[in-house]
Amino acid sequence: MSPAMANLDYRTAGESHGRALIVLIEGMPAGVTLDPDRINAEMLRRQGGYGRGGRQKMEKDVVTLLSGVRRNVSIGSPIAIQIANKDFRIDEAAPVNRPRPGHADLAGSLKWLTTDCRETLERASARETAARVAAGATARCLLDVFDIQVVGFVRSIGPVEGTVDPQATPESLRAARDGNEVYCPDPTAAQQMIDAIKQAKRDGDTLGGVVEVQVHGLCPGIGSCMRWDRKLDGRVAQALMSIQAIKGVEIGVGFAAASLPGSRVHDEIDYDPSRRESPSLGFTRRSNNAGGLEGGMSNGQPIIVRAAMKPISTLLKGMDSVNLVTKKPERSDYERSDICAVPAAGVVAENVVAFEIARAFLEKFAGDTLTEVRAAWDHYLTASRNLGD
Ligand code: EPS
Repeated sequence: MSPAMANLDYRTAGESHGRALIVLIEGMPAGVTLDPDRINAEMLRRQGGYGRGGRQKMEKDVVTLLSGVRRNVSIGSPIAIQIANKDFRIDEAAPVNRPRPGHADLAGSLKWLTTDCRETLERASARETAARVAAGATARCLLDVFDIQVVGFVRSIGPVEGTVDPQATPESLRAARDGNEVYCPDPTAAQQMIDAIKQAKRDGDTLGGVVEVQVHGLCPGIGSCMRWDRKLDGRVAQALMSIQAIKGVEIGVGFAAASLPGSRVHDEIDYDPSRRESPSLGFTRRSNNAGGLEGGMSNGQPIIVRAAMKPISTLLKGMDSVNLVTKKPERSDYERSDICAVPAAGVVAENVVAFEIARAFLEKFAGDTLTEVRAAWDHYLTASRNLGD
């Protein structure tokens, strides 16, 4: 990588009740249309989902592109995005001295030498995921050009698991997912999930679940087996694990592969010349247990990843804890929170995965402009399609 050309990368800043959330994206080639409506549609979805708390009624998460664009087209300079907070009361907000088990409260207070957990929770809060969705949705404006589709949805909430047709297209998944308030493509399970969230609310409790992200249309060879930190599976897993409250990630059949013999796990290979123009370049598979990733590289099959979210750690009924000032036992503090944020986590997961795909895509097809990226992509597809001819 030449030092003159930045990798696609992003950072976020901002506290939950600070003035604003900020994203700084670098490395976007010039010439990509960055449609604020496209980005705001993802922001709106993240704010939704059955089980959310009062904050989402207060905020309207809308992005302002402060730099990096001219007439909604990228010009190669750093892209700064702002999402203003309506509820910015960080200076007035009451201290939190009774750490919530499961939250960053205790570890952060010990780390930053404070008895006020607010110093940590303001940044640890999942409100930061609004900034990450803005970054991912921006990166998707590039993926759209190459018809790479990323779709995220809810697989399970608490004990309720939805069934998803393994042959479903991204369009049909999206349509079914958007048909209910828990973003689950299975409408029967969706209603049961809503009932489970209602019950958790009555109990003063919270619920977790599993979200899935699929990437369709990606060509083989994105990511690399040559360096451990370039492996796409590792990078996608890190992006997902870093989402607040995520405790597990699996790719393809994931943990289930450990108990099966190799002959029932690996996806046998065929060649179908009529599929040469598809993302698989004609190398079809009889199954997709690998979830589209082999050797840390995309293999032309859809990428399938799942992430497990623990229940939100702010419980109305509290949990046993210790007051950091008195060191005496007390119930944990309650802050306004969500009962279940799994639907929102599906949106966050979709967008963080999209960013990693775009980052790896631009490593292979690097260019200062979209014109050069497209030329590199065209050249590679022609060469790999013609392999052995
Ligand atoms: C969130 C905003 C937060 C929480 C939630 C996510 O707002 P507030 O704390 O003002 O109600 O609703 O954050 C957490 C679950 C957490 O543990 O911090 C958001 O915008 O997503």
